[in-house]
Amino acid sequence: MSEHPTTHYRTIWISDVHLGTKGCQASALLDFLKHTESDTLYLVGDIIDGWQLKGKWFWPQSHNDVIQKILRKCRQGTRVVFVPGNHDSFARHYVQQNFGGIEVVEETEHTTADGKRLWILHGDRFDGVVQFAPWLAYVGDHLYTVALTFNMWLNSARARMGLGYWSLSQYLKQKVKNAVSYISAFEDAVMQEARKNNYDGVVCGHIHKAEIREVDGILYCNDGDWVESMTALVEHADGSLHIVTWTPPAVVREKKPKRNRLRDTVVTTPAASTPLAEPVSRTATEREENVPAHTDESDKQEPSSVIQA
Ligand SMILES: [Mn+2]
Repeated sequence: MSEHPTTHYRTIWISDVHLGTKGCQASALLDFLKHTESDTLYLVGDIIDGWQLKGKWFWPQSHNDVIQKILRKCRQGTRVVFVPGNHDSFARHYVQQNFGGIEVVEETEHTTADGKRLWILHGDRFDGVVQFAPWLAYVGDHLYTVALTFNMWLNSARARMGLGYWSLSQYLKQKVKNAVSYISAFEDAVMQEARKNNYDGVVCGHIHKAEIREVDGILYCNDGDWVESMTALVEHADGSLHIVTWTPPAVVREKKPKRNRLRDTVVTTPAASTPLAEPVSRTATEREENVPAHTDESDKQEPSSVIQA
C-alpha cells in the first residue's frame, strides 16, 4: 500500500457543499479533506443545506463524515472559520461564537502571505443587486443536445397541428446568454463593493462557479462548489492563489447477483475543467481504497440541487 501524498496549503477555501442534499458530493469532499492540510480552512457558506433538511431528512454517513473530518482538523490545529451562506443562514445567529473550535463569522478578512487583503463572504447579499436568474448558468452542453432533439420532435408535432416553427434552441441560447450576464454582473457587483471597502480582492462562493480573475487591480476569487464542479480555492506558501479541481474517487456499484443483467461499474468523473485548475492525479490503489460505503447519491445528481446557488 502506498502512502497517500498530503498537500499542505497555507489556506483552503471551500463553499457550497450542500450537505443534506442528494446532489452533495460528500465522498469526493471527504477524499479532498483527507489529502489536504492547511493552516486555515475557510468554509465560505452553504456547507449544510438547512433549506433541504427542513423539508425531508437526508443525512447519510458520508455527510456526517465530512463534519467529523472538519472537526478533527480543528482539534488537530487547523484554524477553521465558518462564514455562513443563505442555505445555512441559521448559523448567522451564532456569529462570533465558537463551535468545537470553529469560528463563526458573518464575513471576514484574510491577508495572504504576500500581503493581499481579501474580503471573505458567501456572496448571497448581492442577490438583490443582480437581477438575473442564477440557475440558468447550468444549462450544459449535453442538455443543449437533448434540447435540439426535443426541438425536432416538438416542431414535427407543431407542424402536424398546423403551428409554425418554434426554436427551443434559440430560446435556450437566450437563457444561457442571460446566465452568463448574471455571472458577470455578480462578479462585477462583488468587486465593486470590495474596491469601495479598500480590499485587494474578494473570496466568495454562492454562484457555484470557480474562478480567479483580476479586474483593475481587484482580485475576484470564487471557490466553486461540491455539488457539480468539486473545486476549492487554495493559497500556497508564497501567497499565490489557485483553484483545485478534485478528481473524486471511483464509485463502484455493488452488483446484484440475483439479476441476469450485471450492472456495470459506475465511475464518476468530473466534467469540470477550469483553466486555472491544478490536475490532481490519483492512483488506482487510492481509488479502490476510497470506495464509499454508500453509492446512491453520487451518481444521481439532481439538477434541482445543482442549480440552487
Ligand atoms: Mn448560496
